[in-house]
Amino acid sequence: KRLITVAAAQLGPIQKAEGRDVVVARMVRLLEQAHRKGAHVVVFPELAFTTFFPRWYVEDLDEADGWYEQTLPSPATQPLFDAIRRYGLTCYLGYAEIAHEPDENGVLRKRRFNTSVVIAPSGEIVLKYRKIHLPGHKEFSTLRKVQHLEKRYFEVGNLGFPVVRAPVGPVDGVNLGMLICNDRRWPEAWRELGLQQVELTMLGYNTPAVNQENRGFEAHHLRNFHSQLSIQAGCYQNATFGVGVAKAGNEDGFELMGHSIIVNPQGEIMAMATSWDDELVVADCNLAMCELGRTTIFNFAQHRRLEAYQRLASQ
Ligand code: CDT
Repeated sequence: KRLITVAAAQLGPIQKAEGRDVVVARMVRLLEQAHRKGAHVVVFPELAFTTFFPRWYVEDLDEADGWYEQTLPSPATQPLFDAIRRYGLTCYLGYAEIAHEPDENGVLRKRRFNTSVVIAPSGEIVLKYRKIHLPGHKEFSTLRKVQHLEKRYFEVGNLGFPVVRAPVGPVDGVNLGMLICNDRRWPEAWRELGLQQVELTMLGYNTPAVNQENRGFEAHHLRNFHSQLSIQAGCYQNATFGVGVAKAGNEDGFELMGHSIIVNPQGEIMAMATSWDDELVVADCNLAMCELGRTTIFNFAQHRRLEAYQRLASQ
């Protein structure tokens, strides 16, 4: 039997003035809880170590380096890796990455990405993803009450949508894939993973509870509806389990949505967080469930019609 226990480790708010040590200690407590509840894999939010800093404008990006990780682990984040090893967990972790690497012209540069990794029970990083769908804007907007400067702080990810087959708990090989926040709203992102037979899609998010650009058409309760609609559809249409995990609550006066969920390949919600704080929810996932969609209605080899999809890759 291919059975794994999956945990969504929702984080409550992290204030701008709070240091990594406080957050890392909270995350270690969630890993302890996950271990006690028999979880094999734990999913943390996007940009898990800091406040959602793209709401704060800085003129010179070098002044924002404190919000990024230059190495992983670092002395400040090592306790998290120690706990992962201690409890034998697989872990999804979102963070802001500074990488010194060549750009598309081969010039070595300091580059910034909104990144997630899969950490194996050994503490080794076995997969890295850099967010592709960056929402928001690049320059300070006088029209908004709160900024969403992801296009300023990050470059578009350059690693595609990778999937790795890795051991999880008692199961030898599970196909693991990652998305980050806004990616969940894009069917192309899910399909990229589905085409690699992903079985567990992990994603973290920081989603403001109010859409600054709603123009009177997006009532506040639809924020969560759209998030869950996207995750449930992505899971069903690609025959994968999914875990969507929030950083939730009030950060320096600005609210982030909660409602972290674990979803099965039928698109049903199996477990959901009910607070806006640190909270762990778990679900037992029978990976055999992925087979149904994959071999029937969503048997891609049999039923997809590439010849009719020309626009998808060309515009
Ligand atoms: N972090 C992130 O990607 N948040 C976006 C908010 C979009 S509003 C500019 C999301 O899609 O949830």
